Amino acid sequence: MKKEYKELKKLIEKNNNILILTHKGPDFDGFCAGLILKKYLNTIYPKKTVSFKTRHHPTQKISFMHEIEIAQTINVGDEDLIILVDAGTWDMCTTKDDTIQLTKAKVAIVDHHDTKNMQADSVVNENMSSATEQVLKYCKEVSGKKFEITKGIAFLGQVGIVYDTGRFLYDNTKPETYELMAQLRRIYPVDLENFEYKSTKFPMDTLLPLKIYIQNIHIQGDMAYTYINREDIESNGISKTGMNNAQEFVRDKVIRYIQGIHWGFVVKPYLENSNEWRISFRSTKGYQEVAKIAEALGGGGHQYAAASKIQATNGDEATQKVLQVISQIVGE
Ligand SMILES: [Mn+2]
Repeated sequence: MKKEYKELKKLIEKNNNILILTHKGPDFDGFCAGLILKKYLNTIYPKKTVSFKTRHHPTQKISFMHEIEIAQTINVGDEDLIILVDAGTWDMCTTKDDTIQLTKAKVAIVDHHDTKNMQADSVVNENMSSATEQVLKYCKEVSGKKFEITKGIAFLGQVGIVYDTGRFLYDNTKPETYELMAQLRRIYPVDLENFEYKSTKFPMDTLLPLKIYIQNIHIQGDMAYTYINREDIESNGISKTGMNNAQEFVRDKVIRYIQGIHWGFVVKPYLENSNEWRISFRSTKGYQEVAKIAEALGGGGHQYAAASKIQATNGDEATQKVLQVISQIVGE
């Protein structure tokens, strides 16, 4: 067994009150990895207390979702071990109201991001397709047949992997990923087309912020960027979900799809903090390693998909700050 696996196993065995957390705005990989880990711990260590806290419900039904504990703020409790899944830093998981990052409990990380994970008592990150694949690999290797992949777990496994590999399109898809997928589908084949269709639908109030984002697209060489200003949000009464969905849409389906454009970024305001902006970078493979830019701004992520926070008084200033860092790094 790998050294990292042994370390995590020891930590789990030694502690009795385990809290699982994932990144803010959890995606299906975060939800599925967290739920599989919770089911695994409940099965193998039935005497331990295990909870999985997030701030949101999944946007679609997934197995065991009723076991997620919804918490607006995540504070220090009586847990003695915290396991972060699909995240490698406190910053990815906490807001300014949380206190959990001050914990005296042991902290373990099960992640798959390229960006360096923070110092922790145990880190399991083999750069897999998804945190879901990493969690499943750990469970299978450590517990073998004692850990039964039920229909429910097979469902979560497929959803997490499909979501984070972009339906097996990304480079992070390895032969092992397909092998695991084959195994999961023999147990229970999820209707993936239907799941994907439902999870791609967006609420109607996405349309107005999407229109603003598209109007604000600027093109610089082979890069495109866009932003939305606080005034636009306030004067149009744009909802948080509408804005988030529009940002995701323009980030994932517009920016890199304009002919001649291969990469870019999208600026979004944090509604809770008037001087904070989130910058999301995306690039077509082989064009621009956006993780470097995000890291220079204090963020991180994957080689071609990364994000960071920035302090600025308005969207324009935030954009200018990003452009400055880009010109230093890319030299344009
Ligand atoms: Mn992930």
